[in-house]
Amino acid sequence: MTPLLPALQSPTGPAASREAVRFGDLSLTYGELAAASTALAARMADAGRVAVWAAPTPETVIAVVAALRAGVPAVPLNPRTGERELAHILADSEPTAVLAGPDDALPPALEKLRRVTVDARAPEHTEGDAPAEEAPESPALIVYTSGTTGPPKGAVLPRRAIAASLDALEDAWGWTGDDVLVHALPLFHVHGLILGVLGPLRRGGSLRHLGKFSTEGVARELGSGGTMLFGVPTMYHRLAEVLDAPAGGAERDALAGALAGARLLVSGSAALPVHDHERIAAATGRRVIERYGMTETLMNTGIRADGVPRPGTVGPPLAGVELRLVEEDGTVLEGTEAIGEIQVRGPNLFTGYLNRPDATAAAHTADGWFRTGDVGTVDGDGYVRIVGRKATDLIKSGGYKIGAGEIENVLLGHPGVREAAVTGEEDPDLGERVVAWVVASDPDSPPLAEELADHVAAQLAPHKRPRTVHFLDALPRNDLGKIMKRSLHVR
Ligand code: MCA
Ligand code: AMP
Repeated sequence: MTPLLPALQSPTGPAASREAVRFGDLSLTYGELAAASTALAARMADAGRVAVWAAPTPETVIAVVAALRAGVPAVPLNPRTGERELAHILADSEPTAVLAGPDDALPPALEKLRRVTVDARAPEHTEGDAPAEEAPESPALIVYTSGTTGPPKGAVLPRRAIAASLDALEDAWGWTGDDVLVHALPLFHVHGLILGVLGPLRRGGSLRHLGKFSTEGVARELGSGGTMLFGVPTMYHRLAEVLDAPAGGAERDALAGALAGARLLVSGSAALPVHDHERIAAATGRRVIERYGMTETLMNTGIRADGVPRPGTVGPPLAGVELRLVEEDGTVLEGTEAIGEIQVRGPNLFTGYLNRPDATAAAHTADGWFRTGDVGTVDGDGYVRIVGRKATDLIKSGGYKIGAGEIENVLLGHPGVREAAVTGEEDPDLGERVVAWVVASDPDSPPLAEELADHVAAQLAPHKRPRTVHFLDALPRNDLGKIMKRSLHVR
């Protein structure tokens, strides 16, 4: 069986001394990562399922690679996950151990699990053979993703999907072992972990992770050998702001030069506004290209490196991916005038939601197509354009998917809140911003907006906190008592 990460199988000679990952001053070669992950894999052979404290560190890379090599499904955890969300993920995925770095302070909910410490500065070594490759259909990662209501669901991603999606990107982008990828994405989602870490490792190339996003970090790393940049639109927006600054000076020039020198600038996780596309192109002469994916499907479409970049589109389907547009009643639509739900089929798809056969069935058609919930069109040359999404209760903020329902439930758990509704509002930086509409339990002394934001951050995650809170006397409801979210706007 072909290994998922061939370059880590038994690297020798120059292949072993090539840099695999670098986080600040800490880097690991292929030889070091192979040795450290083989040793760790041996320690978790019978672990069932493991959680990985997915901080942006080399320890996370060692942990995930080791789990993949051991054939043990890994659940990457957002280190900022709040109490309620973490309790749900642990109860749902039932890991037997948590892999974390030596300095990571773990919350009480994780103290019950066996802790396996991974130390990139003093990695374990083993001369043992690499473990045998697992079957392609076996689960590799379980990635939690929000829905419109209820807690996040665990998308079970098999090795087959990861390999297929990364190889389709190799084909589209001419991605090779010579590429040096730069990014600052979180390592608990598909974008940062699968594309951003497993992508370079599958090709035998390198990753330089910034730890935390900064425009200076992007300029520094792309200006010193980086060939590709992956980011969410918020990051490209912040780059565009620097490029566009009237008195940008040396910082602006360094960034423009670094971006101009990169082989590929790729944006995804949400739509990059055409205005930001244009500002970056004007300052650098380079076009950002977009690709479109989803936790459940990995990558579906993408502009090719040798293709025609067209802002506002996400390119044609990737190799192996079938894509169609479907009407509400199930009619398959044809032609460039058609607007419908995007449905996809292919080797890039997940196997289902963990413990949720109902949700898995609801997400697929009888003939095996996955319903993305995104609404789009297809141009004459096959380029897909995303024009909206079916569910109004899903918010994309900073590239994170957030369900209005999960935030409403948490707000209702606050003693100062009698009623709550959550909406997404356009935001130039985040794409959408989480907005809460609250009826206070005591209208004469409503809770502070900041207190409600902290409450959501502590229970769910900081990126789910409302950025704006409006207090109302009552929520607008229809005759059936249903909240009319469309009527919620500032008068
Ligand atoms: C602020 N903070 C708080 C609070 N307020 N912490 C606790 N309680 C509070 N009330 C902290 C934050 O944790 C953070 O800490 C800092 O303050 C700033 O937070 P925030 O303002 O939220 O961050 P930001 O600067 O707005 O973040 C922008 C970002 C981020 C960097 C672009 O949104 C991001 O990383 N997005 C990536 C999302 C992503 O990867 N999506 C992929 C999923 P500190 O300063 O210490 O950090 S989609 C996917 O995978 C599919 C397949 C696809 O297509 O890609
Ligand atoms: P997630 O479930 O967090 O993996 O987010 C997947 C969703 O992000 C998709 O269903 C799309 O709505 C959105 N998305 C990802 N990439 C793009 C893109 N390039 N343009 C527009 N939307 C995107």
